[in-house]
Amino acid sequence: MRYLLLALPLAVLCSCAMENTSQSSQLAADARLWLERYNRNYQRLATASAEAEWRSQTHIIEGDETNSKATRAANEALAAYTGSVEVIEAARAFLAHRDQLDALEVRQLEAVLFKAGSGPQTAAELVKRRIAAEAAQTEQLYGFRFELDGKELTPNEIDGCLKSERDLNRRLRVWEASKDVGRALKPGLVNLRSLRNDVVQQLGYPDYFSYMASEYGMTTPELTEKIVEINRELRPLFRELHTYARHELAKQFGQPVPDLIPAHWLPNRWGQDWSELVEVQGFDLNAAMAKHPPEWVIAQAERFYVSLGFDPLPQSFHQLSSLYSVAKDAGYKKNTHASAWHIDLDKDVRSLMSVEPNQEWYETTHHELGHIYYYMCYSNPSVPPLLREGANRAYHEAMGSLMGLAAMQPRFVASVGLDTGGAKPDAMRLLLKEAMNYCVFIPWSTGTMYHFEKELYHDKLDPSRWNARWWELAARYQGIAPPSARGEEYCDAATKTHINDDPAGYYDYALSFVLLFQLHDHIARNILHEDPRDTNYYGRKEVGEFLKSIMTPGASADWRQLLREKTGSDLSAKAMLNYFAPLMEWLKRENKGRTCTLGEI
Ligand code: X8Z
Ligand code: ZN
Repeated sequence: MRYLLLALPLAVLCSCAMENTSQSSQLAADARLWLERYNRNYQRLATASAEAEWRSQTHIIEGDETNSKATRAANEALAAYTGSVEVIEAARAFLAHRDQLDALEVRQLEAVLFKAGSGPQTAAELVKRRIAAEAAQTEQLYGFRFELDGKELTPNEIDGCLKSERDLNRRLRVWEASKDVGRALKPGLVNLRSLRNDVVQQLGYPDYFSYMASEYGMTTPELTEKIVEINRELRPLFRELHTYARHELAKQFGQPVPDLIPAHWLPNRWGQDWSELVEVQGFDLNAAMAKHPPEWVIAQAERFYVSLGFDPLPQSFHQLSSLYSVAKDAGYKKNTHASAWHIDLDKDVRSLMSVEPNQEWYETTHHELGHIYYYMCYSNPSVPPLLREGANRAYHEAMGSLMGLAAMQPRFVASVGLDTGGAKPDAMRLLLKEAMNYCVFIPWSTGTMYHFEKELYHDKLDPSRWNARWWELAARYQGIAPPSARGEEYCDAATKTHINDDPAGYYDYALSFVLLFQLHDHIARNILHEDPRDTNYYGRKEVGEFLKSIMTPGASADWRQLLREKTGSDLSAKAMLNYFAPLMEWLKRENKGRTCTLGEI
């Protein structure tokens, strides 16, 4: 208590006499000073944590604990500060007088409390256990050696096989190999589910899922309603896509048409992106990419951003990033899932990727640079380090995905000199290919992933049901089935990296896709005056100005208000549905006489 009193500013203690204006301006001054100090400490400790995490995730050496020890220590130090009783009490005390503070201060104090939620020192031991369990899980996940017939397979090799292999038996074996990691991760995930829930309960959040939802200003039921609504809106289109894909795949593999698509028939480990099923004559981006080295893919994405008026990436980005795969015999492994890092919450921005010259990495590179340019935009003196984040998490995901969509449209592709085979691609085939990516992603993200993570954390799903439930959800929402029965010794959900290291927030991507179509629609119609399905953003500085105006305020803006201001609408799947409307008609004709095996939701 003494410690607490000493730490609290004077004006907060004298709140009884708060009518007095000089006291209220004293409170505002105290809050300002306190926040300045918090921002300084937070930036310093978050930088040390990110540096250590970076080292841990780019150099995973089996049996070597040096990196993981340093990471645990840095993360404990960060939590010891952000979750300290002093910080929680002071933020609450200031917020009790929020009417005397300005909006930016209130927003920062709310962010302080949110960050405290993941490391409250009232349960310091629990927090330490969570930090240690997370470090161990990440190491297991990315240190895992995938094998086929005793030979190592990299995730890029697995993905390559699922995209192009025609032999069903080999596909099956590679798919099964890709799921092996889940078994190893299950015990850690059982432990982490409890630790994550227990930690956030300290500050009154019901569970970890609700904690994450609260960052959007929503409760779990409110979020569920929005997510289910998006899934429902896309359902008629997805049912047509599913019917079409069942028939195409059966033809391709010379098999009877299945009701549920066997998971190993699909060109993605989780069935989240089916775009590789569709070939577009005269528009082969994979072939076009293959003519270039991987460095070209990154340089091209950077050129696109620069053409819109963004700065070139800083030298340090190129020097410090880890952009290409590590050789199998390098003696260490790295995180193989793409990510972007804001190391010092200022100018030190880096990306971790395993870029290869193909369509998927071309898109992913644009996605990651979207995060990087977002970091660069809001690292300015008007945005305190605490608010150097997206307007919400979905905005952060949307920017680069939007650029990825724009960078795959034919006039753009032609204008940057990519040689895709010459002929003008068929517009409907192209739309079909895009739908197999953007629309197919919705039942995966708002269905399988959303409900699994919600049930895991919020509904405390028993571990004896995890794998059965995972496949029930995949059947209902995505219309896919495992190639053979998968008992509870497997944990197929845990093969998805986010389930382990980015928990209870996968719906960010679903919301980001909805948002990106709203932004794209606005840019195409109102800035470029072009058809949204046929744009060329390249070199259009007005587009860059628009995007910068969204990214520069970071989390100091209210995300709902920002969307209304920038596009004139609330979050809605309408723009996405409009984009694909012509395809719906086409699919109905193609599917005439076929039975749809997917129910309503
Ligand atoms: O994880 C990612 C990014 C990193 S933030 C590459 N994405 C999701 C995924 O791969 O599952 C991008 C879209 C969906
Ligand atoms: Zn991302």
